Amino acid sequence: MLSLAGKTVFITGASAGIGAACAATFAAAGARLLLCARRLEKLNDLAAAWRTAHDAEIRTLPLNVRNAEAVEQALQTLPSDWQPIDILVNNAGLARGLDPVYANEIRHINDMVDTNVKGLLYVTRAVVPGMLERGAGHIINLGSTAGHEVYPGGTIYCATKHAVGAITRGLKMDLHGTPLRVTTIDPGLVETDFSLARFEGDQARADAVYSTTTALQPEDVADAALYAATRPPHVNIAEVILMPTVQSSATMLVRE
Ligand code: 8X3
Repeated sequence: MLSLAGKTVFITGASAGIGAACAATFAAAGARLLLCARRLEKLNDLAAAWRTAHDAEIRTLPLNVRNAEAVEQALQTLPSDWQPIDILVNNAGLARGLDPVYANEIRHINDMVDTNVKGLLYVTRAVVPGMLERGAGHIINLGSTAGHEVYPGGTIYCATKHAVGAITRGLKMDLHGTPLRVTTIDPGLVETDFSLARFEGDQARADAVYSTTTALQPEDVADAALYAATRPPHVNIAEVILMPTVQSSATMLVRE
């Protein structure tokens, strides 16, 4: 098992859900964390707790991955001891609405495509060249079972997660022959703010998604990311698909 002690892990969308769980899990494993999110205040509160709990070295930055220039600027202006990133966790992503594909609001289309696809690409192009120069690095993308299936109302979201799958496979090929590793972690239903974001703050509707079933917890997904990150250097975990036991496909979920 590879030690993460002293390794620098950059996690996008780290202020909640899977990103926050990855931060806590990697901090507990001894990593140094570079964390970004749009909500800096929330991220700073969490970072303070993780520093105390895990004696972790953590740097936070406010960043919306949709802003290509801000992504470039944020990474180029890091202090030199934070520039070498060992592991990139491309987590920032969201869903908006459950409308038919022909009726999606333009802002919903843009939110999903700009964050899940373009944002991931902006961060990747800002981080991977440095990894290549140093001859070391691991890119862990957060995909989804929505990258393997399509479900009614989720077409745009599913299309973005199919794109994440394609980007992950293509990136591995582009890095062929280098020591860099590329992984996609593809969860099904996970209890996070995902549904609150999808339904734009409708708490009752979001709660209903999780209250009658046993969804994955964000820590379950972080555990899979940690597994991929701690394999010996000759092992590349290409893809992990995980669903709650009560889920068998995007549309098959046991509800009480
Ligand atoms: C989330 C999976 O099926 O809830 O990425 O959209 S699903």
